[in-house]
Amino acid sequence: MPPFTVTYRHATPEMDALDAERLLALIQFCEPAVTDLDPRICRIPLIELGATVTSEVWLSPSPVRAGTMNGVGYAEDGEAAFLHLQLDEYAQDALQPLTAVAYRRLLAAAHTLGYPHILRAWNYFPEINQECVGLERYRAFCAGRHQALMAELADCAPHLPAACAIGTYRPGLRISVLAARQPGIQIENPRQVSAFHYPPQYGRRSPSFSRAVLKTWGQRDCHLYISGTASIVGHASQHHDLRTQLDETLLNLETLLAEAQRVAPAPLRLTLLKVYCRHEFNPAPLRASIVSALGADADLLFLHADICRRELLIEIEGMAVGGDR
Ligand code: 3EB
Repeated sequence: MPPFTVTYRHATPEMDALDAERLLALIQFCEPAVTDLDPRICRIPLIELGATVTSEVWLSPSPVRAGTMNGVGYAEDGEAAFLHLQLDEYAQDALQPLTAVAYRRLLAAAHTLGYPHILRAWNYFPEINQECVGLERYRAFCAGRHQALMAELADCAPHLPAACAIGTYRPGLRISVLAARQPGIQIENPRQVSAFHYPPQYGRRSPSFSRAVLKTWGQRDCHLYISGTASIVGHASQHHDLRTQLDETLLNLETLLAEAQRVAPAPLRLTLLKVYCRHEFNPAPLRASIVSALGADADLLFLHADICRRELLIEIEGMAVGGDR
């Protein structure tokens, strides 16, 4: 069985125009609805740059089962599961315990459903660079995530998911994960210190994520889930302007892809890239640079968002695919 596919649709699809039986996740970047009736719909409060309205559609080759468990929305197809959770911040300084609770609930639901391996996580919450009681909120988030993941995974580092942590414009901690029955393979970037080994100047608890995770599905097919990648060399942020940060980021992406290619069972091609921009840039020139560095295969989505280090202006995450699909 081939794995699920992820594509961008640059138009708002009606639920009934989608193959609802096989829909694993529908991710939209817009004002969240008060209630989402379908647990597979995930709305992230970020503004898309450019004139398009894009939806991210995860489609399974087989019928999915969807539901909610202890506040966690999920869908699974026998091979992979998408799970997501939104928690209200009951106090501005409670992000750390709230994050730990969120991860514990996601891990517990994934376990119960039979998908104990978290391959990829998306973390969204507001005011990511704001200080709260002397601690930047991103660092509070990192401490909570570390607490939950380290408790769960004894020799945690090799099994950390690929991830991104992004600032939104609306209250609420939103975390989604991709989970599987079998683990993926950790891929690190030789140009960068692994985030889980960052020195303490970036926070008392290092960020618990892998640069990328390679997952084989069946005999030949594989996915590479690429974490948010930015203008960081070693552990230090580089450059002060957008263009040079973009070039450094693209070099990091190419390096990561080459590193993954050494262990991938088939040639990898980038299929999707999500570009988070701190300021409202015109995406057209950025798109041209990205296409000329990485090729025109990948579909691009540009979002106006805060990035977890104040000095970073751009961050790119995405997915590459190997095999027939
Ligand atoms: C970095 O490389 C930039 O904390 O989950 C990128 C991807 C970043 C994921 C996370 C943070 C995270 O450190 C920031």
